[in-house]
Amino acid sequence: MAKTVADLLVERLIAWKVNTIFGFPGDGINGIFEALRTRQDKIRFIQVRHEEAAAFAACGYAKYTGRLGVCLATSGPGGIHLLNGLYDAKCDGQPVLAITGHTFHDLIGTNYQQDVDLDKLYIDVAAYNQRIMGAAHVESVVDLAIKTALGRRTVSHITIPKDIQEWKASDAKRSEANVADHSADFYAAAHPIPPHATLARAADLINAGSKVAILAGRGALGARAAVLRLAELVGGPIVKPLLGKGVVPDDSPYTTGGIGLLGTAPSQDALAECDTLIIAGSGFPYMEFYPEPGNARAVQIDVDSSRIGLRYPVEVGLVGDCRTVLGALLPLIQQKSDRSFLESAQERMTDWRKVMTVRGTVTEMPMKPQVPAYELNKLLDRDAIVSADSGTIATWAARYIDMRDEMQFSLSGSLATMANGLPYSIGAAVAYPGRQVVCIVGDGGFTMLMGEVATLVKYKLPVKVLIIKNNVLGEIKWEQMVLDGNPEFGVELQPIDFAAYARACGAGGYMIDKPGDAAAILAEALAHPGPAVIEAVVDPNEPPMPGKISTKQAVHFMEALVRGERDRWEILKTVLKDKVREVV
Ligand SMILES: Cc1ncc(C[n+]2csc(CCOP(=O)(O)OP(=O)(O)O)c2C)c(N)n1
Repeated sequence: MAKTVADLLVERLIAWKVNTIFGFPGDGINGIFEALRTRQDKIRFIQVRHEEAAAFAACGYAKYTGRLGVCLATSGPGGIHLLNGLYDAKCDGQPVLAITGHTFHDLIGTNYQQDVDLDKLYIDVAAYNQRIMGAAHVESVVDLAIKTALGRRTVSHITIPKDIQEWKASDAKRSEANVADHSADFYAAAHPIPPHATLARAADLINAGSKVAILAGRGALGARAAVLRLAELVGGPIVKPLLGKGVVPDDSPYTTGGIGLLGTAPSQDALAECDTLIIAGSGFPYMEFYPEPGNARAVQIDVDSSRIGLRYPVEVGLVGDCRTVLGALLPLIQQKSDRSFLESAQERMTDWRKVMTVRGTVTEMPMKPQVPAYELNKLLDRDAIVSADSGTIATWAARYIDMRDEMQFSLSGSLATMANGLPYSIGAAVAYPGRQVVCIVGDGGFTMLMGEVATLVKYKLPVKVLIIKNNVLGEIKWEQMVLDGNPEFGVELQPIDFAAYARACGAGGYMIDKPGDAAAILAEALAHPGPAVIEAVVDPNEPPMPGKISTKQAVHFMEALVRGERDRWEILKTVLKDKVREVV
């Protein structure tokens, strides 16, 4: 039987070693589904409950595997639903290919059903964005879409009108110019090494510094040994933006952990006090946490030359992948004998850890959100894959989940969207059967895509979902108060019994509301043979305070309380108790 355009598409994906597609069916992609159905032994289709989750799952798959993530959605509404997840991939530099349908080729532009020009809609999100016009068009478009996604670490999009999907390859009208089999299905990665003179300038700058800090982001994830060696040579702390949480383990004496509002105070001090900064694979956006421009001399390593000098006025830019560049740079770096900068960071880190332990072991009711995060951390495998949503949960995950050995962590970095955590876990669990996969989400983010618990059950993905349930959009409540000085408004959430919901989906359902029960219930839930949801009912009045609170933030906070914050007495009590506990 003659192959269809959809057959050619799916076969080309298989030729590229794509073995997983996340998506949701629709009449605009029935042709592609038939091609997938007949090739199930070579390519898996994972059916989610919302196309946004398909794009998030593809992004999570790409983040945790380093491979291309692929998602599929129908014409019109399906493709529109993908967008948030695709922007997440674009913003965090992940290679994702989106495939969508379009209406009949000869009804495009006539207001026919689902006549949405997704290729126009995707102009901003997709670096490569094409309609397939027939059988002879498939191979070269798929090849270029995948090469662009991998090479530029971004989103590509292919759309195919629904009738064209079913056209036969034997009927293909090939233009004379389009030589058959001209396009190659392989990707040649770039491995640039900066010229020796530039490496030497970078080394001179670093060797001249006396307080050197290293900011190591997601671009340094594959360069652990080199980053640790660099820290050892320069005697400086490694500060980790959240996407770089896995760059070095948290038990390393060289790291002060995270940075930013959800980071640690010692990281903030290290960046404020350093005289030399090495930015390795990071576009960490919050400029107020960098040294004052002019206070530190800086070197930056990045695969993308447009990011050199993006956030800080660096003097030397080294364009290339962190592992390769550091491999060339390290032999030029001198060992510093003065370890005082590192030692002071280490002392501060010891104090910081004590404070975190105090907050993570509080026994009073209502339970503090730090408690389940603290207890979960102790139970995670040394190769666990953890994802988190945006919200106050990102703070608890950032501060309490310690990276060990082969653990991986991610969340939506630059887009900072809600609802990515659970679908990221789907991507992780599909890619790595047998590894522990856990997501830490808020009740707000979870409810946005809670149908995905059914996906976990359907595919027997033993993901464990920890919902920190505070019945409020916590992050925004605190932002309204601490950043804006306003009493909270429009942020309360109607409570849901998530454990009962999970059980209704066929997953395990657990509830923790007492600190003393947290460890045992979490251990039981993690041992549950299939997917499980654990709702941890926590105090909505526990603030995710920055590592170091600024005077402006403190003033705004007090203003909000004075201006009529409903829970002001509870909040004040919580903040004061936290402080007292830490000093006694
Ligand atoms: C899709 C989306 N909508 C809105 C926001 C703004 N936002 C950021 S965090 C947050 C609150 C999250 O609430 P929840 O998931 O309950 O977690 P919590 O902050 O309470 O820990 C909101 C509304 C966002 N980042 N993404």
